[in-house]
Amino acid sequence: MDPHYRPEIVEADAQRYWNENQSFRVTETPGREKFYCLSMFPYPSGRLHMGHVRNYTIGDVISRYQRMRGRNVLQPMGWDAFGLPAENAALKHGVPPARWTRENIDYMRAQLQSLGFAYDWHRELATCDPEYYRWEQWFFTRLLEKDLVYRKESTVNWDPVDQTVLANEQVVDGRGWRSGALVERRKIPQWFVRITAYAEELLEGLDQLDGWPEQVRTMQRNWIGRSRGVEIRFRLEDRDGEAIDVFTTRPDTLMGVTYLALAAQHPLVDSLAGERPELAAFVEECNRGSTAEADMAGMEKKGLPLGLTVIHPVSGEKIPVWVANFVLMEYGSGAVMSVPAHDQRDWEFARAHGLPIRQVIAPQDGSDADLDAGAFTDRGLLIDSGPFTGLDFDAAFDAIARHLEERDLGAVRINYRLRDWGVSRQRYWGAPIPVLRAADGSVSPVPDADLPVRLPEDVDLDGAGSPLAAMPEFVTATHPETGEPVERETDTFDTFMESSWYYARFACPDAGGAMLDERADYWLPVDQYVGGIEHAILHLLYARFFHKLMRDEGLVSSDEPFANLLTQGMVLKDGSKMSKSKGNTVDPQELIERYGADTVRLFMMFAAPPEQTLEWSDSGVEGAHRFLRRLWKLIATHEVPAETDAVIDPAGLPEDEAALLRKTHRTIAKVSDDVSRRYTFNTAIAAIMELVNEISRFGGSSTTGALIRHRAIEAVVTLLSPITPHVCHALWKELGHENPVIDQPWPDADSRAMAETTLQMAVQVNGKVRAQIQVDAAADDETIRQTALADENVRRFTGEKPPRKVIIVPRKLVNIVVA
Ligand code: ANZ
Repeated sequence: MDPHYRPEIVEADAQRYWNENQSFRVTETPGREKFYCLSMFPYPSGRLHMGHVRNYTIGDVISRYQRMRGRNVLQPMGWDAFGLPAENAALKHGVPPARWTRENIDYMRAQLQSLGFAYDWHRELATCDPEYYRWEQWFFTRLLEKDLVYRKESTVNWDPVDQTVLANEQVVDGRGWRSGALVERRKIPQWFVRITAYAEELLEGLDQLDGWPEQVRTMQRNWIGRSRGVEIRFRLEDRDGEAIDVFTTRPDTLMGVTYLALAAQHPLVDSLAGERPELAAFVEECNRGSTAEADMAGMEKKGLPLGLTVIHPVSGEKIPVWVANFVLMEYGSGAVMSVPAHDQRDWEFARAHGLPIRQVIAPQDGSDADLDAGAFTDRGLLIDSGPFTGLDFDAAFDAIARHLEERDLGAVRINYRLRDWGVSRQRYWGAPIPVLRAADGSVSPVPDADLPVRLPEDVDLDGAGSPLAAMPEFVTATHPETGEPVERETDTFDTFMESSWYYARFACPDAGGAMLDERADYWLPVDQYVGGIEHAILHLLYARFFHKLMRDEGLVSSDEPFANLLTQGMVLKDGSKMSKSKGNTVDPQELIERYGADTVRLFMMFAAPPEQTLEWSDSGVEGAHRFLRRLWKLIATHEVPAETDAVIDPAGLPEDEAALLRKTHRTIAKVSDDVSRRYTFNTAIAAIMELVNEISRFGGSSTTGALIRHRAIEAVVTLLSPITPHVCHALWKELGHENPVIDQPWPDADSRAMAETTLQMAVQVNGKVRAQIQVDAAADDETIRQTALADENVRRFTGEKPPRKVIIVPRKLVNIVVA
């Protein structure tokens, strides 16, 4: 054996073995317990960064551990290959996005391979492969048939100089990132998927996902944002039959309404703006501003009276209608009943515009609300509320809802903050949306037989809009049924579409005739999903939604895609996130070349538990490398005993041998628990390091002693093998094994060997230590007493007389007092 640890040789050798033996290729084996471990696939940006390395190492350790536990493990890898960076790179370097993307994939694949991840590469897929996106297109046409997708006008950012739609991240301080022109909002028809139809199920499903971090479930709950309230109808005065509907979660405050506020985009406002220039100007101002909710809450409350009056549904009182900048068109009905006494935004608006503030809720404890300081927003008891006076929130909610329902002026409603998912992107590098548009504007899906709609890949980008629109060979088509000329849609899908179902396609990536086949149900749900917290909301919500859509199409039978979720923490350097713009990145490639992949993997897993941030440390990497060198040397100088199969009986061993055996099994127990249940790989590694220290200190040279030492070394190599698989592959061979360590079953801790068999206790005579005795760990006090008194050294000090007193401190000390 080479006395020196040479990672470049060791790693190439191990990887060659895995490749030649197709070690990680898996097939569906009914009856065998499966384990599907998935790490979020990367965007092929060019090179791996440390966040990837951490993410993928965590997934790999879990996969390799599960394999040693006997599970049929699937760990696939692929590429989230569509998206904007490829277009930007194409503009910068003049390379078509497809070429740029595929070259990046080749480079990054080699990087992943050099890290030794146990992927089934036969299942690799890139979302820009027509064989992949064709099924997404097919699925979209199914959804269209079921009315789960629809077209609606929606606002986009328009760059008037580059004549193109900009993604939000391409708008910098209100200007186009390339042209610097002031961005305009434009309304264009876009495709939406009806995720709101699944809002309730997506919310309820969260309760069952107990393998997910609570934080992620909370974020999803808030995003879905369910509220129960009442939709109330305020009839317009002098406009027969016309009314304004509002949604409120506080119907108990109904008698305190002093005005109604409409969103600037409300149709009623729109209808009035034509004749009123100052109103039109106000609407335009609102349209320029941000639509982010957080911004809306904090900004100055602006508005105008519309000159309209509505009738209060209970009191019949006349109430003015205003347009206000804090009302969102996208929520509820785009109109609110304003109760300035009990809603802070309404209060601020009323103060700014001299509108009345009428208190109708009093604090439950009988104290007074100070309405000069702001709104009183707690629930309380109703006052000055006519027939409802004296009721509490719940009673008032029910009574008022019933009152309105009986008069056909309102109904209890559930509202969601969740909006339908806009999936159209006016971009080139994405999956074409498979629809055809006729001259009259009507749209129809591309028939199955004509799928996929291939994205032309040989294109020149000039930054001015999508090149597809300028390619007649792409745009012009004939309608499959009418034979009339039609135009192909040039919008492409939001890339979240592709990442919403890739986990399922990995189960059957070569299914030629269907989106998924029966293999999907063998592998799904994913047993362990690993990825960044930045995907806690959108990606995970869309994937859960897609899974339910696929279930309802009969493609999978489970309800949820990911049984367990682990969100790994960020990799920091000098306390801040590694990023190119901060110039504090560490290139994994350099480290792999310098120290080897195992060192990088070991450092990553040792430096912090996976969910926490990991602070980069050069000395930590050095330390990890030193440890592997030490381990190598330990085994290079170790002699494999002639007889390795003998059974070791923990009973009756000399203490030093019993101690090493004990340490070995206690380490196995701890590492098993850390790796399987707690996912605290850092403490697992610390325990293995301690065991290595004990092996180095061990001096036992009997035949059994040598065997115990050998077993301890074997335990180190097997326990460490999921984390540093290459070096363990080599060391395992050196320990005399023909089978590779990946096929070695995970060791079991022997509780008998773990138990303390003998104890060493000090014996004092009149306060001075006179001897050390060995006693059985299970010995009773009388046995300990006799052993102590029988000790030769002890007897020299006690003489023949019986002692006056013997005190036993359990497991430690025997104290003998003689006269
Ligand atoms: C009257 C009222 C009185 C309200 C009160 C609150 C407190 P959640 O819980 O998020 O569903 N609202 C309704 N539609 C709105 C829109 N399009 N833009 C801005 N605000 C809107 O919020 C529901 C509450 O948000 C509703 O209840 C409404 O104000 C407001 F003391 O109605 B409330």
